[in-house]
Amino acid sequence: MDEVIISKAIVESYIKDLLEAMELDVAIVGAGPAGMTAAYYLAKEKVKIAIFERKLSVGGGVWGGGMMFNKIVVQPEGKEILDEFGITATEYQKGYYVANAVEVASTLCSLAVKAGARIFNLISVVDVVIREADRVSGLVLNWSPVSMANLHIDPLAIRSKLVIDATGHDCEICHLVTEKVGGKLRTTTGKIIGEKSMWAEVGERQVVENTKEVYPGLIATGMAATAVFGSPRMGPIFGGMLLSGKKAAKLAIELLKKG
Ligand code: 48F
Repeated sequence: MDEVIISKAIVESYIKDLLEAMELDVAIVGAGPAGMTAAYYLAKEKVKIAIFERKLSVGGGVWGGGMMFNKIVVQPEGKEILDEFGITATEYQKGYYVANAVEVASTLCSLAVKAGARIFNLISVVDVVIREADRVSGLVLNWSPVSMANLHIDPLAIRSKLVIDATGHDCEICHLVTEKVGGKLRTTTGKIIGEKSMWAEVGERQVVENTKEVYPGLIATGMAATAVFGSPRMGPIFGGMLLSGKKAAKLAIELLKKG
């Protein structure tokens, strides 16, 4: 085996993928449960997508379950998605199903990738590109270690017809739109309202209701949708993340069709 051939294989195939990802139908920021579920449903419909994930590992907040007990709970609607994904969920008591957080994270990732999603880990989205009548039409990327090492290195940009903010509690892309661009979100105040204290029942319902186009070209999903619209957090029940990711994919497909 030749080390240089190995190195060329890695660099050439990575660059090919990255070049392909520079013109997307949908760019997803964050490879947590909501982002990966959206990616799976979009890739399955042959939509050209990529996920950009800041961390080395994908899965976001799934791995640790509740307080590091690596189990998650879903309700019957969430269980339907786990069933579709072939993830084991056992009934704890009527209406409550328990799944292994590690199986959920790894299976979601595997399904999304096998459906055709490209996942770029170790890349942070640091800005948005705004064009044509205040519409998000791209993302600005940099290697995550650049900010960790506080290096002064300029980023690169990609173009995308739609962006999905799946960055979790911090709703980072929506923050960029309000803070850097002065954009008005489709909330009651035009701003990010901020996540409220834990209430599983309401949080799970509202995270799906709040999965919307929050700004032209920008859809919020998962905890980002919760934070933007000011709903309660729900804790380690994850059906809402899956259902929100699925709804984000459906909405993106509808918006792409409208053009
Ligand atoms: O936090 P995360 O898992 O978001 P989610 O899909 O799910 C939330 C649940 O995990 C949990 C919960 C449910 O009960 O409360 O918290 O809504 O995944 C978000 C991912 O986005 C990445 C981050 O590293 C994480 O993996 N991320 C955040 N900001 C950026 C980013 C950014 N600017 N660029 C790239 N990735």
